[in-house]
Parts: sequence; structure tokens; C-alpha cells
Amino acid sequence: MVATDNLQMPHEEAPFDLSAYLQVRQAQVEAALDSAMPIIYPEKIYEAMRYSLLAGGKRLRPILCLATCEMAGGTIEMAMPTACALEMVHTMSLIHDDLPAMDNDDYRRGKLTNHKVYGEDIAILAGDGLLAYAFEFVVTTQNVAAQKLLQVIARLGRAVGAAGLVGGQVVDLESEGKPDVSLETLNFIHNHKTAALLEASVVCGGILAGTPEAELQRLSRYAQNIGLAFQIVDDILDITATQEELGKTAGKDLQAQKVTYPSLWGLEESQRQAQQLVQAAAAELDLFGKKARPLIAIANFITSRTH
Ligand code: GRG
Repeated sequence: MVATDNLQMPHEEAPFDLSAYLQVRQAQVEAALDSAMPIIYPEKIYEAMRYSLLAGGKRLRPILCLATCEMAGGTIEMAMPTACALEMVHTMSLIHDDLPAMDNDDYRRGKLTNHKVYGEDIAILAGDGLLAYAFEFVVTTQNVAAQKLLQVIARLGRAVGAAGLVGGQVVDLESEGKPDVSLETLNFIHNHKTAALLEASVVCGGILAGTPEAELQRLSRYAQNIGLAFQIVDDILDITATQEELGKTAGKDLQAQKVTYPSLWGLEESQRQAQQLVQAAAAELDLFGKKARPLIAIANFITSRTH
């Protein structure tokens, strides 16, 4: 008989359970957002802000911030106020994006859009209220040096303004109805509309944990790559997913005859490009070893998601 006691199997590591990880982080973010914004007088505006802020959503930006802070040696507590601020900024950009003067959408996150429920006037103000409160909320962070919080606030401001979301939205509006939008313009739009806030999410997590500048640059490249991949997949899903899966109107790009990655490259090549960007993103995190597993799993999730 062969003794098996000493036959050691090579130690295999269990695969990273992203869905369990996301579930835990999403619950933490929901609880923090809920308590960040109680309803006080004048109730109407707080209700309108909470309506969109607590309407679900993947919470990708806060989770990226928390995951990066942890990977770089910081704690969840250090990053939670900034994580909430990122979701407040993201939510306000969705409220304004859905307005009749912008994308004119009726559904978001599976619910009626903010202006459909509260009217355009209150929806504009709900966006403004969320944007201002985001910056105020960063400053509630405990046990992090003020210098780091200043850096976070500057990064967040840059990602939101004309050098980020606002600039991307302007070029997007200008490109509407033009059939000859170049790949360069398309990349500009999405690097600003989508990637800038994802980049701020990751880099701010790094700043809070005290990451040195050279590593912050790697984090920034990781985020820019997943940002573009995210948008390519968004364009693919606009064609292939249903309204129920998306929680918003499907097929809008085709209807508006918008130039998108699939319209330039086709669906298959778009998927290939997104996968390549995700691989490049993961390579930027090599130096963090096993600690990078959540961020790498999130990058892979971006190309495999269905909503
Ligand atoms: C920021 C001051 C300021 C004004 C707004 C309207 C606008 C300027 C910018 C548009 C920004 C925008 C809507 C970009 C699209 C980003 C994007 C891909 C949204 C979808 O993100 P998900 O899939 O959504 O993470 P959930 O609902 O899961 O959070």
C-alpha cells in the first residue's frame, strides 16, 4: 500500500470571489451613503438627492476607491468619506445627464429619472446639492493628514470640471448628429466623461493610503485603461442588452445615430479592444502582488458584465 500522508498536493489558492467581495463592499457603501444624508428642512431637496443617490447602482467608483486604499496599505475607514463623495459626484452627473437639455432620459437605475419625479428645477438643484456636499463630505475624514485631503479635493475637482466630466460632456454634445466623429474625438469624450472619475476614484484611494508618486502613476494608468474598457463595454451593451438588464433605455446610441466604438470597429473588435485594455490595466498592478486581486477582478468584471 502506498502511504499518502506525505504526498503533499501543490498548494492551490482558491480563486478570488469577486461577487462575495462586491456584496460586502456594496452593503458598506449603501450604509455609509444612507447615513451621510439625513432628510432635514427643506425636505424636498434632501428627498430628491436621496432618491437618486440611494437608487442602487453598482457602486463601482466607491468600491474602486476602497479597494485601492486597502491594497496600498490604508483602511476602509480612511477612504469611506471619499468613496461616498465619488458616488455623490457620479450620481449628480447622471441626474444632469438625464435632463431634457442633455440626454433626455426617462429611466435610470431601473427607476424614473430625477426630473420625471421631482421636476426639472428640483433635479438641477439636487445635482448641485450633491456636488457641493461631496466636497464637504471629504473633509469629514478622520485620521488622515489634511494635506492628503487637500490633494483628494483637488483631484476630485479636476475630474468633475472642464478638464474632466464637464469637458467630456461638452464634446459629446457637440458631436451629436455628426456622422464623421473621429476615434480621437470619441476617445477624448470617454476619457473625460467616464475615465476621469474612475481615475480619481483609484488615485484618491492611493493618496489616502500615502502611496508614493511613481505608484500613483501606475494606479492612474490602471484606471484610465479600465475607464476606456468600461465605456467600450457600455457601447456594446447599448446594442446587445435589454432595458431590464440595463435599468435605462437600451438602443439609444443607434437611435440617435451616435458614433460609438462598435459603430467604428464592430462588436467583435470592440470586445477584443476592451479585453486588451483590461490586460494592460492588470499589468500596471504587478508590483502590488496578491494584494491587487480585488482590483484585477474588478477590471475583468468590466468586460464580462451584462449591465
Ligand atoms: C459633473 C458638474 C458636472 C456636470 C455633469 C452631465 C455631465 C456633466 C456629464 C456626463 C457624465 C456621464 C453621465 C458619464 C457617463 C458615465 C457612465 C458610464 C455612467 C454609467 O455608470 P455605471 O454603469 O452606473 O457605473 P451605475 O448606475 O451602476 O452607477
